Parts: sequence; C-alpha cells; structure tokens
Amino acid sequence: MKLVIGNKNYSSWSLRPWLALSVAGVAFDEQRIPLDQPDSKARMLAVSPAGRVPVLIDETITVWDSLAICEYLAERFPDAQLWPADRAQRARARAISAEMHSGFAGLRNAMPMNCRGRHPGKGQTPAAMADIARVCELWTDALAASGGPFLFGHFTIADAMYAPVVSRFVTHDVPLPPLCAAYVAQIQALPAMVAWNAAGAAESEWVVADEPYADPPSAP
Ligand SMILES: N[C@@H](CCC(=O)N[C@@H](CS)C(=O)NCC(=O)O)C(=O)O
Repeated sequence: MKLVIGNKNYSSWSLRPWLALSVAGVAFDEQRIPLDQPDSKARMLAVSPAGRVPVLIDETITVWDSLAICEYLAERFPDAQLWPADRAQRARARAISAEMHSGFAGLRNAMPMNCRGRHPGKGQTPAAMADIARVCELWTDALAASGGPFLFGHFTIADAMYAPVVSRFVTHDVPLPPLCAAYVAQIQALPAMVAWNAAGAAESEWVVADEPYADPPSAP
C-alpha cells in the first residue's frame, strides 16, 4: 500500500489519511510530491486523474481525496475501528468529518497549515474567527459526550480530519477554551503527529501561497 502526499509542512489534506494509516498501525510506503514545483501537476496526474494529493494506491485500486481514502481505510482495516462502533456516534463522526471536508474556508484561507511556522495572532479575520468558534463548539460537544481524550473516545477518522486544524491553531497561537486546548495538546503529542511535524520542519521547500505571514528565506 502506498500513500502519495505533498509537503508535510504544508499539505493539510495529505496529513489526514497519513495520520489515519499511522495511528491504525498499517504498514505503508510513502511517496512525496512537493507542491508548487514546475513538475508537481504532471507528477500528480501520473498517479491520479484528479491531479491532486493525497492518493492511496492499494495494488490495483487507486483512491484519491482525503475523506474517500479514510473511508477506504476504515473498510479495509475494520479492526482499527477508524469509525465509532455505535451507529449514532458513527453518523455524528461522519457529519463533523464532512463538515470539515467541505467547509471552514475562512479558517483555511486565513491560517494555512504551516507546521514549522509560528505566527501568533495572525489570520484572525472575522470569517476565520467564526469558523474557529464552530470548531470549538463541535469539539466541545464531542469531547463532553465521549469523555475524550479523542473526539469519540478512541482515535477515529474525525480526529484525523481535524488534525490540520490543530496544527493551524498551534502555528497561529489561537486562544482556545481549556477543553479544546487540551485536545490540541493530545493530538500534537501523538507519536505519528510528532513524526509528521519533525519531517515537515526538515523540509526545505518554500510555498509562497502558504506563507502569507513570513518573509521569504534569504538566498544562500
Ligand atoms: N478535496 C481534496 C483536496 C486535495 C488538494 O487540494 N490537495 C492539494 C495539496 S494539499 C493539491 O494537490 N494541490 C495541488 C494542485 O491543486 O495542483 C482532498 O480532500 O484530498
């Protein structure tokens, strides 16, 4: 099984299935296609008709789109319990995962994922703050109902879907209520998340669109 991803520092969509695979303990190969390079699009099109990452290749099966990949993994590795076992909880986990997948543009645009960046206080536009309030509301509801430490008790796809939001909150030092701050710390402390962040920090590429609050690196 191979997962094709973008830069670990920037590719929020790639983080989701990568984290689901890693926390589930599935062995997989990784192929990295850095974003925003002259050959990025051609390399992505060579592995997926959608021409974007992430892409999962499981022998003859190719799955693209982060949520579709996570759904495939849940079906392929049922013992990993990537969705809650309870039908009502599963429905709720799917709803908040879909809400993440199709929404929160205000947050995404104003606070791009940049694991190694630290831009406290930046990006607090009205649209981003409205999205953050909704994220806090749904995290609080899920954590209060499950008792934590993850949104539905144990780690599920819902946590994977919100992991890039966690990363954005850390980069932009978003003020959070205690329960949400504890959840951010819980996700950041996952060994897989620690490994992803370290790998992202070690990358040398600079993607201008994802660095709105930083000066470009000086030429060597
Ligand atoms: N909805 C897709 C979005 C995938 C996506 O936009 N990926 C970005 C990288 S994070 C990409 O491939 N960008 C390159 C491009 O659009 O050319 C998913 O969930 O996987």
